[in-house]
Amino acid sequence: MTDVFLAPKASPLYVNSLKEKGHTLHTEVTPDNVQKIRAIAGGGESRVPADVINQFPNLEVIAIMGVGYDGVDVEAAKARNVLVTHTPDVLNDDVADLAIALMLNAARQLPQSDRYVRSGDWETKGAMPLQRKMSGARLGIVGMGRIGQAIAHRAAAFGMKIAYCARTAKPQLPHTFRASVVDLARESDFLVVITPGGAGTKHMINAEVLQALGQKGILVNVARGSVVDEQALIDALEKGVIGGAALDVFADEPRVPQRLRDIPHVVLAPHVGSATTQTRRAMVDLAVANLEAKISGGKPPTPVPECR
Ligand code: 8YV
Repeated sequence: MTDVFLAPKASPLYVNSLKEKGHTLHTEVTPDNVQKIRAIAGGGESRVPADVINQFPNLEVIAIMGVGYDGVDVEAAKARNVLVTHTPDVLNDDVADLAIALMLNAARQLPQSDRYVRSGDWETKGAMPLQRKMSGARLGIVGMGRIGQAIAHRAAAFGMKIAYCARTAKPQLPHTFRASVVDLARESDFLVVITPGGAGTKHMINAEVLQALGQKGILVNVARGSVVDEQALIDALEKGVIGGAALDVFADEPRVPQRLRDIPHVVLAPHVGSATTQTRRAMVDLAVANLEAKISGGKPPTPVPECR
């Protein structure tokens, strides 16, 4: 059984599973446990910086329950020969489902419709203003990895015209490649962000991209809050530079700026992309399998690409 250090924001489901398997869990570093700890467990939003990694002389693995690992200093881990693992693929369906749900919610105004009925406005004010059609519209996907492709697959069933932006073109896909996010935004009715977080994508969606998306455009973010310049987004929404937004992720979760919460044509979700019972179970099982395989000298199923 392994001594495991829990990074902040490790999911309770993951923590319970490690406990059930008999591992010893630590939330504080003491002179007593610092030598014993061989693994760090965390979630997609956990921060595991170099100073945390370097304090454990016998650390072997950082097992993240999440596909994103932008909070982990992978270079610092590699320098110490510590393996970093994550949980790709098992959440593709859920995150893609949520992206489509957010697009439909933003276009068809479902939260607003629900409020309209509950408040009695329907009786007093009559029919709601007309909504936007999603089927057949132009979709731009920022990040065409596994989840981006799952979104495209679903959007194709809605007859959407699909283009994407990624580090490199994927000629095997039947969709239009754009090297520039501004160009992609200019040609999109819906712009869906599903790129990894971290320094490389910070504020990729800025004022210029929002300007290009235009007053009818809808921004959907199911990636990381850091990818979107949140202040620029709030300004763009308040001034009508873009038509609307649907967001599952934010710059400083779980804090969401009051200005954003006050905008009626925005749909907000509390980072629930992968939050179904089925998927979270699969993520926990994969994270535990990675941790245990590394400790027992086996082959962890899903190391992060930098550690393969
Ligand atoms: C979870 C996520 O919020 O997979 C990710 O990168 O952001 C989410 O699925 C989180 O990782 C659960 O621990």
